[in-house]
Amino acid sequence: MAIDAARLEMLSALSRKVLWLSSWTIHHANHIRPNSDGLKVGGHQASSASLATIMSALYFHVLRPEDRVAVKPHASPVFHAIQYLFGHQTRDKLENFRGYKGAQSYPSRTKDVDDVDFSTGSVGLGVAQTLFASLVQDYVQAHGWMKDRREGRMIALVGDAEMDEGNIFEALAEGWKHGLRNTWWVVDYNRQSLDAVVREGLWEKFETMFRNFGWDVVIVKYGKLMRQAFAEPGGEALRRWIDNCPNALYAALCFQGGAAFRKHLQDEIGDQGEVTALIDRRSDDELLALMSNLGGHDMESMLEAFERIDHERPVCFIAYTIKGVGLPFQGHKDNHAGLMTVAQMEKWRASQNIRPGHEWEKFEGLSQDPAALRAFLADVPFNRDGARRLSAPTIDVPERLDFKPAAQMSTQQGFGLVLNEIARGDSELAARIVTASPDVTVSTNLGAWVNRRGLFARAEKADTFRSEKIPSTYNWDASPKGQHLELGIAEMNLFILLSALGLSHSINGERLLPVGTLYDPFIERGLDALNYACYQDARFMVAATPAGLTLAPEGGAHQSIKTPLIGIGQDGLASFEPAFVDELAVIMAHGFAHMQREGGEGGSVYLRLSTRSIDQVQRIMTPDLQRDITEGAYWLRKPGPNAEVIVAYTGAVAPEAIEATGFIGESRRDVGLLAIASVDRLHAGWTAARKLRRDRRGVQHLSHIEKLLAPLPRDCGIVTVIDGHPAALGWLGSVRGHRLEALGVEHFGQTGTIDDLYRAYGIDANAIIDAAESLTSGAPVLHRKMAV
Ligand SMILES: Cc1ncc(C[n+]2csc(CCOP(=O)(O)OP(=O)(O)O)c2C)c(N)n1
Ligand SMILES: [Mg+2]
Repeated sequence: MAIDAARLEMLSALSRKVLWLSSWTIHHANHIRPNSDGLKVGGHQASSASLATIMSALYFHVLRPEDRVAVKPHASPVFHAIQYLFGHQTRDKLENFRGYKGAQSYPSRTKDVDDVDFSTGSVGLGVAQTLFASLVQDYVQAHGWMKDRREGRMIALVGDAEMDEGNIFEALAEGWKHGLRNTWWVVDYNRQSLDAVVREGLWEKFETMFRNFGWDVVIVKYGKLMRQAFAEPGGEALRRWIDNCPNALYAALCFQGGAAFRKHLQDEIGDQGEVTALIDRRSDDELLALMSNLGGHDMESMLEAFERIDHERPVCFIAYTIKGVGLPFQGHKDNHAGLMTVAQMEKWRASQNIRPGHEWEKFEGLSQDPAALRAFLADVPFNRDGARRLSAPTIDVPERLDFKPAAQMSTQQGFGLVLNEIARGDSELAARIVTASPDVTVSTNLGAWVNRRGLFARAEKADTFRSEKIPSTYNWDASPKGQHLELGIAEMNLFILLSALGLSHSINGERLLPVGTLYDPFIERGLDALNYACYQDARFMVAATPAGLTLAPEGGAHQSIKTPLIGIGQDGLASFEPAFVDELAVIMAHGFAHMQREGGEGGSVYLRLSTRSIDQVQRIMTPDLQRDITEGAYWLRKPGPNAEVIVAYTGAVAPEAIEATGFIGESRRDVGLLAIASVDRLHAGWTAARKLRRDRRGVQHLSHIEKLLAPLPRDCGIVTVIDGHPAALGWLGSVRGHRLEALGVEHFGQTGTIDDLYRAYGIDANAIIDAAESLTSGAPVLHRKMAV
């Protein structure tokens, strides 16, 4: 489809403006802003220039309001410049690029004001996010929730070195399994990374791989000038030379300029005939312009490539580019942290017809009529629907969730029971929950939920075992109405999928309540993706089970130690480790509501669960107890006024803590037992209260843990116990200055029974008793647990 010449000229002018503004933003941050020394920037200038044309083509012409984009981290200044031209970004924030509260170094959904669709920063994750966002759009579509909204394309602007990140390959395979569509990845093939020039020939491997996975691959190698030159006599020889030129040499020549290109071309293909004439017809500047005219820098070629797509299959565009194009260090292998000097900028400014003091003016230096440019920008299709952030109403969650009680249960089992009860009903909550698991659906107790709600697939697919009438506990029929997304083992994919599902309210205007399950130790496998999901404020619940040593016979490779510290440390994630299923039911109800709260009030939820079946407490769940559980702790046995020691436990070690407290109570006064359902919430409440008291002197607010520990005498000891790293609970001694012994696991696990391992790692009842003795004076505790 031919693009109207006037429009093309407008787009080319705007793309030059975008290159200018993004470069000026970076220059300003480095050379002009007062006290900018600490903000000196590497990585942005060359990397941004690389994408200026491609992003201008997309944002000013190709994108539609329903499309969503993940921008390569270092192209952030280009994104902000485009938004500035649209009027969505302020000069003030651009002047403060990388500064406190300024435009962000890497596009951020939560911190930037200019409508970032997906945050990026840790390379590779934003790319995969678009793939999963597309699957989520399919999910919303299949469930009949798109209403009159159009399907968007999920687009990633990808640095070629990002392709080294393994999570991209994991996502590709998963996308293929789910019939991925409406996804475009535009690779900025500048053949440079941070340190170096990219390995020769790597791209052919990628190309084959994309095609294998059913993607269309569109290579945009030559710009219009090049294609015209190829048509001249001798042009074919020039094309061959370009095709065979090694990446490093091409980059080096782009840096050196037209004369260097001329010398190489003359030496290598000069024929004293047509080819020589072709080269000689051009001045050095013209020759450089020709040789730098790779597809990714040619507006017309990029527009043609994008507009030619007439199908919904995923597409990978490989756009040849030059890192730092148009800037003095273009192509130099060290240019990642390259910055233009003041003198270089002055020269470039003059060449762009930009007057000193007019650098931020939107149309300065362009020959087009400003009114026409303004009208053009006002009419860009991308902005036609106004604000791109959507919202969705809150889904009602009952105060408490039901489950079928049993005398002995594990929290993992309880998790399955609670979901099963939800699945049995026809509430809006049940309709909006969507589960996902990386090949551990059954072993994390999601089976009952899946039996009732079915697997999701865009096309119906019967469970062969069922159609063959082979008895099986599980029904794996898949349909567009299914509510479970079965993933391959890659945990990264789970978290990026949760990230995409957990933004559906904002991206699709339809709220989903995603619940993912995995084995607790493998959180670490997907940790960066989990962090990424939280960073962009996606909302989900993750049930990680089994945790700690409780998966005893599986050995150290399947046991988790430091995940409670991740639970405390991860921002945007409220972590819980209940012992009893009635606590879990309260936490899940709280969690589904927490996932829907606006802004800083809400967040995602992490449940650290266990397969250890323990005796359940029989009790009535009062509103007070419910509140205490969600705030993090309650007294399972209240300490008396003269307490000498208390035991504070979290999670599956409850039986040991209960038993030890009984023994200790025989010879120590007023012993208390503190049940901690969320050390994370307790800690967060404690630090928030201290900050409040510091910030607003005179405020009396006490946190939950301060109130709980307030009645303890000053010399009362605290023994903490967790099936995880002891540091998770060790801070409790600082709350009111009590001496404390922290029991937990610090070393890789062994195979064995839970009893064996709890004894070996010092978190059994006797270890708790020993710790209590060490904190108190008086005769030894009379009785201990007998060895079995
Ligand atoms: C997970 C991760 N590792 C390392 C980095 C640091 N880093 C930022 S950009 C970059 C290389 C980028 O190369 P490429 O993707 O080709 O982009 P270009 O700069 O060429 O545009 C690296 C290693 C990062 N941001 N994220
Ligand atoms: Mg690169």
